[in-house]
Amino acid sequence: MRTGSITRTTAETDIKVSVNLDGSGVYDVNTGIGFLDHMIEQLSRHGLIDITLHVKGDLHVDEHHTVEDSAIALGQAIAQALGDKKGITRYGSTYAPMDEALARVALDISGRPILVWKARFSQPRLGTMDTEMFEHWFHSLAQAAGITLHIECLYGTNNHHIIEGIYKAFARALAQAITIDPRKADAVPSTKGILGG
Ligand SMILES: [Mn+2]
Repeated sequence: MRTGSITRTTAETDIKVSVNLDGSGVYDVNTGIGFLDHMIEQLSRHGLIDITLHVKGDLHVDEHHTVEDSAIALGQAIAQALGDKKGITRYGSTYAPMDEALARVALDISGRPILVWKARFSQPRLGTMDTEMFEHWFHSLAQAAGITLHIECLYGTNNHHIIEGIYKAFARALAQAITIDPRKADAVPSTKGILGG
């Protein structure tokens, strides 16, 4: 089992996270932001990654630190679980429809983090969460996990559907990319022999 566990404490947040990349989609998520919990639960369920994530953040300030730091810690746990990345498929891409919205995610667990984000929202918030923070969440996760991450909402009108489609597409693309390919189980999937920059 490929597992990772991170404890991260700053003046702004106190986080405990553990992941099992070879899980079955079991989750226990409490960030203090209900909508973000709902999205991270999608990542677990549809990515078949077990995620335990507990965050005590400075929500009396606003949700920024909690959103950002939860993504950093989760990304670090994923990177730790991937280890030297031996045998992984490395690439993943998925289209996910969510009713009238269609999301596309393509990613490469490259060690060269970048986020390309092409999604817009017509509402400033979903639940209590500022919709502008979703881009920042994925940016922070990509940085921490070392993922080249391209996210696009091709069309859609309902803001809940747009972001939920994006999380589901990300979950499925990540599930593909972390899958061990038995034909190269002992090899790092790069002609450089290393995935890290
Ligand atoms: Mn939903």
